[in-house]
Amino acid sequence: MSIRTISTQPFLDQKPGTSGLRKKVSAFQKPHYLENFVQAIFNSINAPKGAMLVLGGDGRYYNRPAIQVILKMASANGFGKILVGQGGILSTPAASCVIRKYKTFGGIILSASHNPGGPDGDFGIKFNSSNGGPATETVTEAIFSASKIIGQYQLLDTPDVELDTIGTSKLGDMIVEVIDPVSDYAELMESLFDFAAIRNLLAGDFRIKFDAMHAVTGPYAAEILQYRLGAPAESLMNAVPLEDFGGGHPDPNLTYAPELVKTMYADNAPDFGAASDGDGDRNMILGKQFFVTPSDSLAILAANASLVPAYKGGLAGVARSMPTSAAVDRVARAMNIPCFETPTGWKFFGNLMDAGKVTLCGEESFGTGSNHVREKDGLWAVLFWLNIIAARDQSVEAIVREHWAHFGRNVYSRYDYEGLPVEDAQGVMRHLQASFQSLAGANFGKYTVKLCDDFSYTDPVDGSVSNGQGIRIIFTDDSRIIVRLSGTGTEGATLRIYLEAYDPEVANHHLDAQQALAELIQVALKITELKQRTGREEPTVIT
Ligand code: VG1
Ligand code: CO
Repeated sequence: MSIRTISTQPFLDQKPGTSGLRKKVSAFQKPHYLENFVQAIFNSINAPKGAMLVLGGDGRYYNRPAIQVILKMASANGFGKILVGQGGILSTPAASCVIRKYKTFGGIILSASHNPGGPDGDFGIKFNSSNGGPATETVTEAIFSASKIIGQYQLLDTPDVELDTIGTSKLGDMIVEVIDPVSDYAELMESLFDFAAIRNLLAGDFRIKFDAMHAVTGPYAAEILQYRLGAPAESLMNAVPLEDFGGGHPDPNLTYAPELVKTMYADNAPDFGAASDGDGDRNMILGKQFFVTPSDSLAILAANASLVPAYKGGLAGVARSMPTSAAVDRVARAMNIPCFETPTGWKFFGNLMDAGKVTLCGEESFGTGSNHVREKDGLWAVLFWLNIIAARDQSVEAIVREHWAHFGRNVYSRYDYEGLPVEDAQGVMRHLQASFQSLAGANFGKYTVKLCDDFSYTDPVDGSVSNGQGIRIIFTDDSRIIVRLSGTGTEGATLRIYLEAYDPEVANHHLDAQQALAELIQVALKITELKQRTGREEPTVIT
């Protein structure tokens, strides 16, 4: 077995986005493409010789060959040990859990999350640090810089490693330990929630449906919901992970999880429905004929945290990404705890959690989590909801409506315009930036602009500054229109418009969000000049 040094030339498009480097599978299959990025990671993270890493992915197409390449490169680069999930599988929150539990130097997670998989789909890779969280912007910038000057990489010349059997083997001087991808995570969940109460709930006539969308959470849901909590087998759907997610789009929302949505809106619907995404960090929560907006979900988890064993001592604080609704801010105010507003992407929550400033955090994009790991966590949110329901003995809908009656409702919706020509999408952003002055104080029907800016964040822990994080148009009644470009897409540009209006009136709380936001939506289309500039009459996805 010898270490080979292979000459290469930089690719100039390896800039990590909101959550790592995501490209078409065909891009990663270009000779040296994956290797360059992996070497760029190793060149930037200053790992001591003999360091330990965690490695795994969501099981999508190209996961296995990529893992083999990374193992051989890690050995050649002097790492001492790699913990790899059996079959190359680790959900994103489970990878975070394993990094923390075994105090490794960090980990490499292979996933393009909710993006479609398969030979024509997407692939992705990211580095997580020793706290279990996505590398900070300082680190991802360093990786990008390293990728632009790379001239060679190291790889151990050796046959592939067997990944399907749990156990330990040697790859050069490096130890490869194939671990059960589920057990450490399941144990952590059991330590956080009242499993006895949830088991009791599921033993009665309370019925649940969990849609794993043929993605990574299947085995996790089977172990936790079915075996440890006693949910009947028919509670799980699409629970076998497939390399192409069965041709679906593993994004848990009302558009891409139609099977679950149909079940939950049928006459004899189960009491609780949930879905997770490709890599297991997102969640959608549904009640009987009822959808819980992710921003509300975060607020409700925060307001009910004392019902969960792990959080009954109180929350240090909460955090949400800027486009996420301010529903959780109201809860924080009532609980007299701090609430932080960060840019989009989980990497900004890590410092706050490490510093003990926040316990729960979330995003409008179906992501919620806590300081138990440093990633958002789909099944954790499902268990949190089940724990609350067991403790309160109320339906999902009743819990949400009571919450609104108490705190008021932050009516919320997001419009996504996917696959736009980059020039058109940037045109909208430039037009908005040029309108800041004329918009200030302007009236649109009942809405008057209080403030508009481009969101900038100063990390309260390390002082780093992130500019250009999305355009905010805030009205005098605290309604908001947010516009930003996605940093996870792989085709053209995706423009997201986020709409939020606050309504304290219980008499209005029955309204559908689209109805309640109708006027604000028209204002957004007018201000952005979206139709003129993109030719799009309708968004691709509404959540
Ligand atoms: C999207 C979401 C963001 C989330 C990110 C990663 O990013 O909006 O809230 O953190 O995906 O989630 P963007 O830049 O496309 O808006 V995941 O489940 O893809 O790791
Ligand atoms: Co994800």
